[in-house]
Amino acid sequence: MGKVDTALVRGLKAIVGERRCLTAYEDLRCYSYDMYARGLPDIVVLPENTGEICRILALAYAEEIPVIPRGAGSSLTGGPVPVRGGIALSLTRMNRILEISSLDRLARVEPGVVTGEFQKAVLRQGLFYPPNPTSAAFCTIGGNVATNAGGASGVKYGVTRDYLLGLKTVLSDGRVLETGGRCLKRVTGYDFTQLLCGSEGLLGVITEITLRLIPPPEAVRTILAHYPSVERAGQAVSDILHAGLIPATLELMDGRFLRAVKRVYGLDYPAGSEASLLIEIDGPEAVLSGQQVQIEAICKTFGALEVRSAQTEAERETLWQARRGGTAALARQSKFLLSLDYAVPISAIPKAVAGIQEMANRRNLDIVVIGHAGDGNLHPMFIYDPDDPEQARRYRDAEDELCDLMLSLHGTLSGEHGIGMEKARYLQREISQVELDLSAGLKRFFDPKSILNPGKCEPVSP
Ligand code: LAC
Ligand code: ZN
Repeated sequence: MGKVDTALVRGLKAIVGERRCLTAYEDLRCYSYDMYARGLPDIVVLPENTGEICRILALAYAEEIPVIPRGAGSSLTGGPVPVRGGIALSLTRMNRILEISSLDRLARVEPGVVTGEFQKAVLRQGLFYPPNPTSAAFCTIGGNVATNAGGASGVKYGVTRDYLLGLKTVLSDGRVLETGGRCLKRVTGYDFTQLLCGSEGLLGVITEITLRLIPPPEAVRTILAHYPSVERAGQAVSDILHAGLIPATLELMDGRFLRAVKRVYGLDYPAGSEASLLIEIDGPEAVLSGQQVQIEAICKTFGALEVRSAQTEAERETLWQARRGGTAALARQSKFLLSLDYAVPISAIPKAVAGIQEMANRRNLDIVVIGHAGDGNLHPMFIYDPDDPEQARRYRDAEDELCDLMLSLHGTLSGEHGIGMEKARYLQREISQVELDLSAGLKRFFDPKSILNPGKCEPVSP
């Protein structure tokens, strides 16, 4: 690997100008972290268009300097953290919505567009972008594509990948790769668009994204059900899904999470509530009432302490605020919060949830469970002090055990957050040697000098 020396800094300044190259320590710190880890870059560069990124990468390629693409830094795995120095390539200034086409039902955006702002912009045009990561208020579409982000609407609407039509990507040597485009169907050639989705900045820098849009649902109903145990809530989830209903949202929150939320958001819930389900159905008004009655009945079958629906938009917003803001509320009260994101087949949800709780009790650990239960994507959240070696070891052992449990249930290590640094050491447990070999070959092919986001998603021997 080369070094970021004065000649390289001069070269980068010649491309983007003095003001969009940052080298002061306090600036570097601002681009050094995500929700999981820290690592200082040597320089931060803020390009404004694809042409600049081509020139930055051509220079980095020639000098063999690491380049770490970065959106809002809301990742939970260390994905955008510069662990080997180099250039932090901040894409936040590339935040234009280039086009929203009602006729073709698609949008073209730059990677730095904030997901929640994009959702609102398309709604104003009478269209709907369903992927809904919990971090929508601050995460970026580029980061969503890099991790194939999911969120609360996955159960009915799928994830980022399902709306991705095309990409413009700058390769490690500065060449531009344009893949996919405006067609809803396309089978010409290999599907590089889908390969790049979820590639976590290891194969190229995404600079333009074409996304499919759909018409918005006519109406939405929101239901909140409280339970005396997580198991019962898990059983209700299974029953709702087995009844053939597909809610737009089916979120699970455990008692610990509810209590944190209550303190911060003043959310009211019945005494003895150890789990709640936040359920939304959407579609034509005419079918929602019947579905709501059916869901409420199922919720009650499993001994719900209370089932209530949001009567007003304000009530709905409160329920969502609690779900969206709860993790941050917990994180503020803790030294460190590790949010995992296993996914299991939906039939295994009750077993997975019970397994997490049993393990937390047996090992006497502080673990909160929330999740997008409708699609089997669970977030056990470990709350501990990572600077205490004894605690760090105990939680690491617990993660080890959970990883094996989820895989034994035919689950996956990551449903939506990605691998980054956090899960690299477990890759070999889920992915076969054949697939790992092909992945290493792909990486060499796209990035022969290994300058793109080095130190991530690299399998580590057990
Ligand atoms: C959530 C994040 C942790 O769903 O994925 O809150
Ligand atoms: Zn999530």
